[in-house]
Amino acid sequence: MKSDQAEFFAAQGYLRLDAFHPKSRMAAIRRNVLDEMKRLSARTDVTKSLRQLPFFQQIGKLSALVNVPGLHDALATPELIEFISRLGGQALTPSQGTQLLLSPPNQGDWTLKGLNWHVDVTSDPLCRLAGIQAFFLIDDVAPRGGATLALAGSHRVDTSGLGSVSALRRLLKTSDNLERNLRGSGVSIVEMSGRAGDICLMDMRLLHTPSINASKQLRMMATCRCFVGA
Ligand SMILES: O=C(O)CCC(=O)C(=O)O
Repeated sequence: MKSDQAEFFAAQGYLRLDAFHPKSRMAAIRRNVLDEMKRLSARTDVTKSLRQLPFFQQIGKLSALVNVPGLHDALATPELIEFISRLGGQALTPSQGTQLLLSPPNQGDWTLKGLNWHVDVTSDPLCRLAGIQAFFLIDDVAPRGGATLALAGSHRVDTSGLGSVSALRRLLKTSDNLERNLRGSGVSIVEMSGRAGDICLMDMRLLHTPSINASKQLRMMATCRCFVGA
């Protein structure tokens, strides 16, 4: 790991690792996902039943229906876990395996309004790192193609121009022009779109959200959470 990668991660709370996994490994997983999708649609009209749910629930429902054996071992490799531990400056251990993040195509118009911004860890009074979450791109994901969004810098929002986490959460809920309102605050939106094999590592204190897949392609990502002292 290069020292500028560690510095960037500490400041921004995320780090992109382009082409970390070979394309051939991702292609095998992609084939498995598509076979599973075929199997599902032979039994029921999955798309129709998903359409009745809010867009972020569609992701949870679809991802739970698809099973890819060996997913965790193929993606959360010892090499990656070692990298994550070096980035976090201590041993981090994967918990709960690796889950698929699948979004159906054509979920609607892409927007930053009404999203489900959240963090998955409770806040630490000493503001220490609790974990690092890896987001894997199994297939290419285009901008506005449903990739996870993260708020870079939101792990140290108290020192930003926004004042407090509650002010930031209010802004995320109410803003009509989020990108403009965040300008100059030290906090910015990162869309984890990219190429098959890329990984985005995220400090779990960062606010993040599912986003709408406005593209014609199934969004194929997966995620694994690694915790300090797990
Ligand atoms: O579906 C997504 O991209 C969001 C995933 C997410 O929020 C999470 O894994 O904590």
